[in-house]
Amino acid sequence: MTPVPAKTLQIAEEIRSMRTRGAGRIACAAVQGLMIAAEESRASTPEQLLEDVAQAARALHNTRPSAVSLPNGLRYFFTRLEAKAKETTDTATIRQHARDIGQGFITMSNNAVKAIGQIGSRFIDDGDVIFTYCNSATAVEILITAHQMGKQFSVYVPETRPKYQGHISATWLDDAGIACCLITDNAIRYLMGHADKVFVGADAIAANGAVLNKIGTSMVALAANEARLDFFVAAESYKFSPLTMLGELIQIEEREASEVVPTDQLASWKHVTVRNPAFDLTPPEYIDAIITEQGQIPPQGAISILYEQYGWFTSELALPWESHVPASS
Ligand code: RI2
Repeated sequence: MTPVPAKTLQIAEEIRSMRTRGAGRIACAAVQGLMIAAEESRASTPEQLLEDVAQAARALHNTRPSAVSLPNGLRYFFTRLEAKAKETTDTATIRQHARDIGQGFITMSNNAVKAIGQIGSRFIDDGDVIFTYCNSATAVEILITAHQMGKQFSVYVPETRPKYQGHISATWLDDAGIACCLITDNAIRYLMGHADKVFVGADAIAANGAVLNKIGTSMVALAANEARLDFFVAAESYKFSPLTMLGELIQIEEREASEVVPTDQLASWKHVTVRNPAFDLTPPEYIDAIITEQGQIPPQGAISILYEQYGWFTSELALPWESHVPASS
């Protein structure tokens, strides 16, 4: 078996450490990791080549446990390559399929963000004061598209502790020439009363329409609900979680304490522990619409997006690369 290529392991490490972050960017990077594994595989049979790719998928999979886009991207690539590998014994042909499938996913993902930008921008009116949260390329695309259409609006951007991804959103909006105001997370409820609508992204969407996004999103949704604002979620359809059709819960990633407090300070305390959950779930009752590349749906429509993509999902489809573990390992 060819070892997992160094470049693929580096992609996995960049995802784990959040140097690569954002659910869509994570999925595309992971698919690139599989493309590299297929390209560099020295396998002489389709089965060996699939095992090399499966091994890379295992290295990439558990880097970020909550972002469903990651296993969904891997599944997209793996199931299609598996089908193509049944059609030929020529590994060069399968490698070409791997390039096409991977590029197909990345193009599909980029096009979905652009389509969501177009669809979502229709919800923005002149004079709007908008809230976003964390850093979602998909939600920001809506704002940039509306701005390019000539709409006049401004945006509140909470910092998003502990990793301050709000600063990235502020930079993107600034680069696009959109007026935005950076605020502390503590100011969200106070300033929500001065806003009109909210656009956030998603790391995962459950079959019941609940949205998993950066920790704090559910508090933004609560404040928006109290202030009677519309709360929109921007998400490509590959961020919907098929496993939730089987009743599985989406795992909430807990990250290192050092993101919250310096390690030496924590060590100096005798009775203090830190918890650092990276995500929370916003229940469907707090969401007005989920904007996908196919159009906007009420959160209760999540199940139909899942059914369209996966049919009635079965557990065999869960992690298809797992069935390629060699007998000896
Ligand atoms: P796009 C991010 O997660 C944020 O929670 C953001 O809302 C979500 O991914 C979706 O981002 P993290 O990787 O795919 O920062 O829309 O933990 O860019």
